[in-house]
Amino acid sequence: MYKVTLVFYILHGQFFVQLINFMANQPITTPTRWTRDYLFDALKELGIHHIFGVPGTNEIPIIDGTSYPENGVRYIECLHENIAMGAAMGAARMTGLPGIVVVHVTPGIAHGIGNLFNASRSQVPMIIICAQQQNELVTQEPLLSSNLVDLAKQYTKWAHEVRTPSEIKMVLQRAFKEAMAPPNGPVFISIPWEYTMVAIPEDDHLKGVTRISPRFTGDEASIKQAAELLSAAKNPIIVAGDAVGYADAWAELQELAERIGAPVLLQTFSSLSNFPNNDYHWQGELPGSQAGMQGVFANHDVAFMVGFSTQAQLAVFKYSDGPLIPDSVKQVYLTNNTWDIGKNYYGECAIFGDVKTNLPILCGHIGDASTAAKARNKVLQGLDAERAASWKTYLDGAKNEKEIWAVVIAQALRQAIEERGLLDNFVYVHEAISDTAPFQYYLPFGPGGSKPTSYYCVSGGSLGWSMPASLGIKLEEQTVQGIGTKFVVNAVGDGSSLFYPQVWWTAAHEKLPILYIITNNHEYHTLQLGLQQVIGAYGKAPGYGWNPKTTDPEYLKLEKPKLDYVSLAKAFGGEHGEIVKKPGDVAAAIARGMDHVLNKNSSYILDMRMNENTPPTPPNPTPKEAAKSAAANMSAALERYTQQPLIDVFHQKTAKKALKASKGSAGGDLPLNMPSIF
Ligand SMILES: Cc1ncc(C[n+]2csc(CCOP(=O)(O)OP(=O)(O)O)c2C)c(N)n1
Ligand SMILES: [Mg+2]
Repeated sequence: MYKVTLVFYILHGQFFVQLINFMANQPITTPTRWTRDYLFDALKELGIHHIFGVPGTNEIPIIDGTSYPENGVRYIECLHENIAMGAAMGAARMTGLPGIVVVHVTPGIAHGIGNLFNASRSQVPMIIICAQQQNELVTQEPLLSSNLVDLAKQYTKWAHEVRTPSEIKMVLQRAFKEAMAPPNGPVFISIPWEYTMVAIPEDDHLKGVTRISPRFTGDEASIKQAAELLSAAKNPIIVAGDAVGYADAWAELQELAERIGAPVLLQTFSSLSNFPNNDYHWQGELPGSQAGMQGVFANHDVAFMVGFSTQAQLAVFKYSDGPLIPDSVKQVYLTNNTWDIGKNYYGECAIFGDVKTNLPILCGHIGDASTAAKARNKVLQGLDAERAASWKTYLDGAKNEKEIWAVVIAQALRQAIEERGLLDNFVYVHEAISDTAPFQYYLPFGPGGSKPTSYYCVSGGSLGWSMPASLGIKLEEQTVQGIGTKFVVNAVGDGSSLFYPQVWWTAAHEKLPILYIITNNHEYHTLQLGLQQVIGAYGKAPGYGWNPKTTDPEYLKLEKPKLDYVSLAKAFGGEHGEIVKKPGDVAAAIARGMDHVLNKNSSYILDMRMNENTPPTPPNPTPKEAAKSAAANMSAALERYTQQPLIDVFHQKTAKKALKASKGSAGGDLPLNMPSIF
């Protein structure tokens, strides 16, 4: 018995010795790829070079992938998730590829919701990866953890939490495919963090990302029907939305406008420059009030809604005052997205297809401009010349004002861009929200240099989009529409800039030379206008009769203490900038700032002290005093706009008449060019 056991032990002992010897002679098999590397496979295939985020422990295994030079991806450290989201959106706009964001559990995605919402409204392709807590722990409610998909899903095309590491490959290929399928949009993927570290064989790669061509043709019968309606129109109007800009379809839409002789309005808060501002058909953006919208559409018989996505960009609306677009207007739609076709109103005709592909076919069916269309074009040309003259007068007057008006900044910027030959090498990022018209009128957005993506805004209205976006824009050099990003300039309201001044740290850290222009009026001017509009709509309305205690409230001001944006930027590492106080100093300051960012690798901040003009309400006013003060405030707050020429010269007479008729209704008492309130 002993003998048998002894032999057994010897044999076994020898077996283990041999096994250990065998293993020692084998190369150590440390894994070199993990599930997280499927993400880098996708980025490599698409040519995406940046991931934006705020790190947490859970994300480190993913972020670590950016430490491998062969992956060709840099991690851009942002100091708030909404900055990361906004910066990724900027990069996405430039490349046409998904912006990549990696965020940390519940607060990570929660902090990014404002710009995620903007991305969904502006149809920006995004992949948001959120590292969830460990799968086996989630049900026990560990710190930071909650239902992440529920949080993100309403602002995404698809939101999903990975169920097993084995599906990561499939989920990522679907996520990228979907973000880039027309219409583009954000996709949210939550991954329990230990799933990102599962070793995979060296030769196991994501096979690819399915690309769905966005250039698809619509139904021929619908295109013919649209051509008939547009040809027969006595007074057509074109409304151009973001799908035009994204499709880079300026030339195609200019051709149509010429053939049918129609003014072109842009959707309010256009994300891109959706029609060239040097084409005489261009009339700027639709107004942001109910009466204003009605005034624009009032006399048109046919409206061509092309790529029109955000169709009700206003804050005060009453059904009793009638629809934004009167029923008498026949609506013809063309876009790549069924949701936006006939979303709010009945569409007589609907072409579901790509804007750039279908416009030439439509033009082919319409043929050359009719005599009537030519006559309309002539009128539009004449109005364009009148508009140029009145803006010139306005600009000359502004140069002699005591304070800085936006038109002076906009014109100086244009001049500096032209003088330096940067027409195809600049991106203007817009969040100077109560001063939109001068920038849209003066900056050079037209063929022969710039492209729709030379202008950056978003349609959602959640403030804090522009400074973050400037980072992502400047990080990209190669842009999908062929413009360069040598000169990136961001005009931003003082209030809007204060959402994320820590952008200046990332700009300094990444050595990104960007020109920041703070339109500093020491207040939330847009909200002052909003207050006036609310009083106009509800101050005397039966059942409401609401009037504010004061029309000049402290809570809409940013002046006690006054902020110094140059010092603020300095604290974050943005070393250079200046305060500008007089209109006569604007052009030289812009030239200095511009030459700085073109020649150095750091940003420049121009704190432009603009006018604020809301006279104070007397303390403890009687109702009579309050009413008087409200009226004085109203006219003071609106003065800038009453003096400013309209961009929409085509509708100035008809719309003014319609506005007069609708006095007392929502927006009926306001100048047509008053910016949207939100
Ligand atoms: C995230 C977010 N918070 C609040 C608002 C409401 N809001 C709309 S306009 C505005 C004021 C912006 O002020 P500023 O940037 O100084 O521009 P100004 O109107 O003075 O030109 C605010 C706070 C918003 N749109 N988004
Ligand atoms: Mg302001």
